Amino acid sequence: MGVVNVTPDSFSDGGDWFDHRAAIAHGLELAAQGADIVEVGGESTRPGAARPPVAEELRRVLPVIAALADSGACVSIDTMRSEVAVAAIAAGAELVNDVSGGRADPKLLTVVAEHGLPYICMHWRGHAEDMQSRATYTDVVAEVISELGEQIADAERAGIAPDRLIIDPGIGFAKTAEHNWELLRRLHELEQLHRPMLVGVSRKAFLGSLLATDGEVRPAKLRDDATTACSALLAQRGVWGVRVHAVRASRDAVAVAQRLLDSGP
Ligand code: PMM
Repeated sequence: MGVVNVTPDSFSDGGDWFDHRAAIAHGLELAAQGADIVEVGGESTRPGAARPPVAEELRRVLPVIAALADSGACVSIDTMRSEVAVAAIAAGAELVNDVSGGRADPKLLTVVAEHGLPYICMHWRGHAEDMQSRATYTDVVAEVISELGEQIADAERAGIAPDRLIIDPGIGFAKTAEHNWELLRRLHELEQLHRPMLVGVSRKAFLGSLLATDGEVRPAKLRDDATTACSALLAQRGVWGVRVHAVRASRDAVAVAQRLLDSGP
């Protein structure tokens, strides 16, 4: 999954694709580089970010979704709002990625159910404004499994078919770097939820800290090689998808992992 953030303030590429024409061109490029899904988002979820008004989120994403869908790309909408999901689906989005996993706007679950679309349900504890204050766990993996299990149950109660649900551990969302590493190390434990899994580590702060030199955190755009390494390792572990900003390298990493998996047990 390749990401196009039509936002002025995303941590990973803030402002690069805020202009519609630039966003569309970038989405087409990601598709050409081999993204199976091109994701469009209009709300930054960086820790501390303020939410845009609904009208502004719609203004940001709709023309980009329409143009990319018209080009034949499989488009995903990254939103927590039912109004945005409705309009995005009308514009051609074929998949809904809700980082709140149904917690921010429960009506979103009904919208997805009515359209019969695939739904990415991410582990979430609260909005970006104050999510890092919720990064407290006794056992992060056990708690993510239990809370995500409740989110899945709510999504199914709202009518989303079990085979349309994809889970996501929510790397970096109400989690410290230690929590992220622990989740990635023990990712196989999430298999007990019996769903395909999407994982988003691309350019995230815990990679910046890992790669810090002389106390200087590695800037977001210089974290793509580490992201690619993660993509290879995650693909080898059989995740359904990786959500990345730089598609070509991760596409290659996935091809290598796939070839190795195809070689034998
Ligand atoms: N991360 C970001 C945004 N949306 N959606 C899912 N499902 N999983 C993630 O890890 C995730 C997400 C972080 O912001 P970015 O768009 O700048 O990467």
